[in-house]
Amino acid sequence: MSSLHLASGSEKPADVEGQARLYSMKYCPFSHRVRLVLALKNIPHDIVNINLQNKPDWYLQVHPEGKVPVYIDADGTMMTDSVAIANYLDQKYPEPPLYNNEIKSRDLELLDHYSKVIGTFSNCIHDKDKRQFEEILAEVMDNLQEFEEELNTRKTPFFGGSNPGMLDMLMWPWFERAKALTLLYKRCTSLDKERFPKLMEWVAEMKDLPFVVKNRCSYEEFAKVIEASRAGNIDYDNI
Ligand SMILES: N[C@@H](CCC(=O)N[C@@H](CS)C(=O)NCC(=O)O)C(=O)O
Repeated sequence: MSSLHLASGSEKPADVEGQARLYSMKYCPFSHRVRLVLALKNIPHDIVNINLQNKPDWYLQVHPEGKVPVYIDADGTMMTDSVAIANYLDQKYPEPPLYNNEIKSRDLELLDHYSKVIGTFSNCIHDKDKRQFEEILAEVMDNLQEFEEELNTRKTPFFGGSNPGMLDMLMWPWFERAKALTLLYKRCTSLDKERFPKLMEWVAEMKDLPFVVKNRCSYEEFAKVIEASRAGNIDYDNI
């Protein structure tokens, strides 16, 4: 799928004429969102992976904040931020469409609410949330309740309908990583099947979609990355 993670001292890979480029990191959930959209829509691109713990100097000229993802289109248009990139790609490559106009505003509201789940996950990864894990998990489950109810109301397998839409894409990376927390905290993080039957069906549908499989990492790998990140020494290419 992608190249080795380039670090300080590396040369910037030459641009390929007429080719879009994604600057990424294999385990970054925000880059993962963009890779899902690129794969679903079959958009030609190359990937340059960045070692985020030891960034190449040249990368700060690409993006002064040094974050990934960054998408540079073939015409030089540069986009940062996973949601902005995904929306840009959906407009430029409308097939398959990722929004349904009738429910788009609700999708955007749900996406905004999902940022609470992302924030909690990020705090856990970086060991910044000092509460008991049970309390953290209970909060995440409460935040997911509205997503269960939404699927129940929509009566479709995906938030996007009979096929995955933008909200499905933008939520998925954290579901793929969730079980890594089971390993790290040695506590079960699974959804309760009585409380979240629709979300569990959604996970079962999502995980086997070809564009999801193409971009999949195991939760064991994610757990190793999180541990290495906490220790400040991720060997990105040998997890
Ligand atoms: N809001 C941004 C967040 C991107 C982000 O935080 N990326 C992390 C990697 S997962 C990053 O680049 N971290 C490196 C840094 O902050 O120096 C998005 O949606 O793209």
